[in-house]
Amino acid sequence: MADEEFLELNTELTLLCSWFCPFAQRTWIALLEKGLPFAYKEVSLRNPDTGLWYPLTEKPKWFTALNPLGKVPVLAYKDEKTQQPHSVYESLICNEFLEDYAPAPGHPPLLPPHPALRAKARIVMDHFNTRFVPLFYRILIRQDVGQQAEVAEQLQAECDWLEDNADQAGPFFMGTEFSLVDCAMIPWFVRGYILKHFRQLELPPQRCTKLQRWVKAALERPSVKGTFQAPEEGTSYEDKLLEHYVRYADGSANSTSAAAFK
Ligand SMILES: N[C@@H](CCC(=O)N[C@@H](CS)C(=O)NCC(=O)O)C(=O)O
Repeated sequence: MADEEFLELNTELTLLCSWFCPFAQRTWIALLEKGLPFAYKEVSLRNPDTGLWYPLTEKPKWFTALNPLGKVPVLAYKDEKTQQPHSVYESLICNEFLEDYAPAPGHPPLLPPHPALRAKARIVMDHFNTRFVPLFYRILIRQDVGQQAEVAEQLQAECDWLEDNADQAGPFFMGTEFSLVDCAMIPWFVRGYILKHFRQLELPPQRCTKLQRWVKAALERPSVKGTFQAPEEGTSYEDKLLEHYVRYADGSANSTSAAAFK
């Protein structure tokens, strides 16, 4: 992994990220929405020579000290008053942390004010995380065509669930305001063309008209577009992402997601 011995923390937030990671993208989008100053630090999770993911034991100590799971995203900073270092990990928790960290005027709230709607937002995020996300990886990882067709149906059923739960008027999932729900889900729809390329699956299906409108609006959001950054100048973000998913699609990825969602 990266060979630095130590990461100097600032009172400003540092986002530890990998450019291709949809989980980290959730937090990157939330940071851009909040308009908070932050430092971006790319963490290399894969051995450039073999293409294999580093096992936890080979990740640098400074990184596993900040996140014992050895995953991105991580938000890290030093408290201004106490100089105490803090790190926050797990993308949905990072995003809730940002909501608590920057509730001040000038930073748009990313959850609705009504407690029941805040609860609904959390129900949708949890549902998406535990049901849709594993299926997204599974349809790539499974090599048997019959099994892929089964997972395709399950993914479409998940889209129907989302369609039923999306705001009637939109354009965002919870209504007129962009929210943590949009941050949590849009990275997987940014990657929709990847499922189309490898598995000929169109998501969301045409019948999900609210979701179609939502994807279109969310992909136009400057915070979302701001995260479309290719790893090297002069390369295309879409092409590089597609390349990244080849290892999922041919069943050779050894990431924790590949192991967890197969
Ligand atoms: N549940 C975690 C998942 C994060 C995750 O899996 N990140 C991947 C990159 S996309 C990672 O860091 N993987 C490290 C590994 O597999 O060793 C979250 O929501 O933050």
